[in-house]
Amino acid sequence: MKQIVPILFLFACSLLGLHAQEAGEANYDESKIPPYTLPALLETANGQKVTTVQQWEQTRRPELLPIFAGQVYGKLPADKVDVSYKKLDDNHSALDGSATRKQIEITFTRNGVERKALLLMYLPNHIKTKVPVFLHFNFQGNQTVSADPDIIPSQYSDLPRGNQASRWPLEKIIDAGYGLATVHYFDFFPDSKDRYAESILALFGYPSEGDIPADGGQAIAAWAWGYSRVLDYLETDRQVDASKIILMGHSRLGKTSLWAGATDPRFAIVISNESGCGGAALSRRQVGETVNRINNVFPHWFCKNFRRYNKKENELPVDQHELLALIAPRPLYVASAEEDRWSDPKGEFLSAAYAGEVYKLYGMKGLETTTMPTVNTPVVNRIAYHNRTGMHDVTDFDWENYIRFADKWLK
Ligand code: GTR
Repeated sequence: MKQIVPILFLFACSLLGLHAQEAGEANYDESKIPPYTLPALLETANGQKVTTVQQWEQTRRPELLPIFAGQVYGKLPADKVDVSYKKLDDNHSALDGSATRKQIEITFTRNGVERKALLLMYLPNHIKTKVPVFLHFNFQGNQTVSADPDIIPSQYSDLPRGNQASRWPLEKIIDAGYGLATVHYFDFFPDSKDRYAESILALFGYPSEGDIPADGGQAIAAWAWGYSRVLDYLETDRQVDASKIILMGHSRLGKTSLWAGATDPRFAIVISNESGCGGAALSRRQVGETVNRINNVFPHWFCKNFRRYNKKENELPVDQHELLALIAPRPLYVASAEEDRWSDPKGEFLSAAYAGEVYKLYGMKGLETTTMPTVNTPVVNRIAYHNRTGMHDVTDFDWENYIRFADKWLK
């Protein structure tokens, strides 16, 4: 019986989608949040108030971006990487004739090292002009986004076709007049602390963790690099309107989409779906997943410098509302799920609300409230937010709202 109780407990936790550690250590009680003061978004390092777009763009933004690069996500060498594209598929009768399916092998080469990424795209046939495209990496391999038998399986996955199809409402996206572009995120960094050598970091001479400097980028930086490299390809595709790419990421890839959106101004819209700690959620609240926990469980995600703030969130020179502000004035959508407490929905909401200060400088509306909206009721301005019912996932409700948001700002 003694052994059975903990086993039953762990089983119950796994049913509820809880990590054992999460159940034991994490705080979800608002009254137990340690006191904190957020770094002032609109104040320069030497204490000057930022009141104009010019001061934001010329002084404050250039102060913040390198702090996130050096202390949180890490930098990648700017060295030139050779890139080539090979079209493996271009089929105009995909999805019952409603879409064109393209599959492009992207090869990166530098110093004799070669890495490949396989891009899968669906483009709507009913639109005769260049189309806006949702760019959203997948977790399980290209073949898992649809049961379409002609999808070429991704190199690092043998999971079955259509395994994650519920997260990819292709018809909805195509009918709404959008394309979809996706790559298995493992193509840029197989998500494990033991797989640096297979990642694109090897192109830069970083085949192991030990080679990487304290401010060097690791997996999130590699995935963000991947998002920008796919955008480079999209700029060459005559069927795509590359000025209308909607960058979307879920969870760890939501952290990534925010970082890629902050560093690459070519992305027209940025969407963070339940990105949590190190994504949209304010680190200082320490609700659900914390900096200490994330750096210990996923030492290969952020730069090594980020570990300095384990259990010392108040010493962070930035907080995540400032990351969101780096996306201004572009449209930004932050979304949470009610039962995804690990990602701290309120912390995600508040940082989106506070980022609004910068949008205001541009004469645009952020969320315009610091009161959490009721569930399933999106607040939609230049910044949008929703907290839907349900668990950590990507659902039709999420997609329907992202499509509506894209319609609002791109059409
Ligand atoms: C969890 C992790 C989160 C989030 C999530 C995911 O294990 O603690 O930060 O990234 O994974 O990516 O699904």
